[in-house]
Amino acid sequence: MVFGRSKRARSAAADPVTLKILVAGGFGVGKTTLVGAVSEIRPLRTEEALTEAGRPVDSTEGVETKSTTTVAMDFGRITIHDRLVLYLFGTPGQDRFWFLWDELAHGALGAVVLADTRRLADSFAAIDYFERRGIPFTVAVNCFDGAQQHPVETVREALDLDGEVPVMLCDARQRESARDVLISVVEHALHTSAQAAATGPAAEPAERSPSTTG
Ligand SMILES: Nc1nc2c(ncn2[C@@H]2O[C@H](COP(=O)(O)OP(=O)(O)OP(=O)(O)O)[C@@H](O)[C@H]2O)c(=O)[nH]1
Ligand SMILES: [Mg+2]
Repeated sequence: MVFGRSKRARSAAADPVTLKILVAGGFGVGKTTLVGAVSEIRPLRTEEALTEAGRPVDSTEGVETKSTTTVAMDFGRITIHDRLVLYLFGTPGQDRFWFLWDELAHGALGAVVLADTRRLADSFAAIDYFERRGIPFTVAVNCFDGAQQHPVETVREALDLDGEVPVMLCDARQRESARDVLISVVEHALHTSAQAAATGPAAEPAERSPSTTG
């Protein structure tokens, strides 16, 4: 007798694992840039012009040359290897779009919190959001030209991060650099869930409206 997998079983075995990763952080920190740099498909973007009318509500401090902003989400895809594909969802950076975050975060394995050391406090809301929901994240400092470089340990201290949260430097414009950040998120998230499985069920993280965290 010949044993073999049915066509259906074979195709299921060949399907790669797909994971959802969020790319988050403050305004103008490079989220859309990072998704665009790594995506192997033409990224979906929802950019709109920053207007005079939005000036009172849209903080452009430190990124005065920026002319557009994400108003819904970025979407991209990257194949890490033939068994692992990541779907990337970039969040909007303006506070007025906080209401979209719960939808975007639904089902996410983990997140990148992009940070700009010139405006580090802008990262707090995203960090707080993921900590409260127990979503593992990596902090990636986007090294903008001309910005002073700080050691990752200084950034960790300034952001008051737990020891296990990965902190790394990156250039959101460079595919390899952005890919390394995403791999760090996947590794960290898998490690965190393995630890949680080993230690038993943890207390449910408190669900709070993101607007009350930022
Ligand atoms: N020099 C430099 N410029 C960058 C880098 N990343 C992004 N930029 C530029 O910074 C600007 C902001 O980038 P975006 O990717 O739109 O930032 P964002 O975080 O998506 O912005 P919002 O969606 O509006 O919050 C763009 O003009 C980019 O070209 C970087 O690593 N270095
Ligand atoms: Mg954007």
